[in-house]
Amino acid sequence: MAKLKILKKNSPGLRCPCRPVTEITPRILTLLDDMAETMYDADGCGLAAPQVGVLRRVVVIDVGEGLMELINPEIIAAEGEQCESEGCLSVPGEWGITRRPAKVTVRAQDRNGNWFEKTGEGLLARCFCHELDHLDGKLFIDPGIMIERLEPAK
Ligand code: GNR
Ligand code: NI
Repeated sequence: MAKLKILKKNSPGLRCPCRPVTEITPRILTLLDDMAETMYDADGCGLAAPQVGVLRRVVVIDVGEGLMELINPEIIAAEGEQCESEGCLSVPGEWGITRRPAKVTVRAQDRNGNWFEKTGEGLLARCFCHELDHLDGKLFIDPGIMIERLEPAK
């Protein structure tokens, strides 16, 4: 396992669309392990591969119910609306209120290549949207996502 460097806001890699994983190689499995270690070390609840400089559709999430590994994730259903606070490890010190669906269902592959579905509400729904946005080069501070900037706590 290795802790990876998290790219910050101005890095061009964070603005690139990521390519699907076509074959789950040992490199992808090592990436998943290293991303989990990096996420836990940084106290984040999710991490997307482009944040560590890898332009592939790979995400890890843990909102307190255990580690979730998502390869080639897609949102297949979304309903309702929530406007809650959000931050990003690549945008340190900035927080804002985003408009996101209240309930989101994702379809993804696990590390064995098997497809599964997972539905989340609240923070998990926000994390699904936030991490999948990273795979398309989007950040929560972008217009249309963040609806209100929160001042940093002093
Ligand atoms: O650590 C994180 N917290 C968070 C809070 C609300 C909504 C989304 C997130 S994800 C973020 C970690 C991160 O930057 N993932 O890409
Ligand atoms: Ni982020």
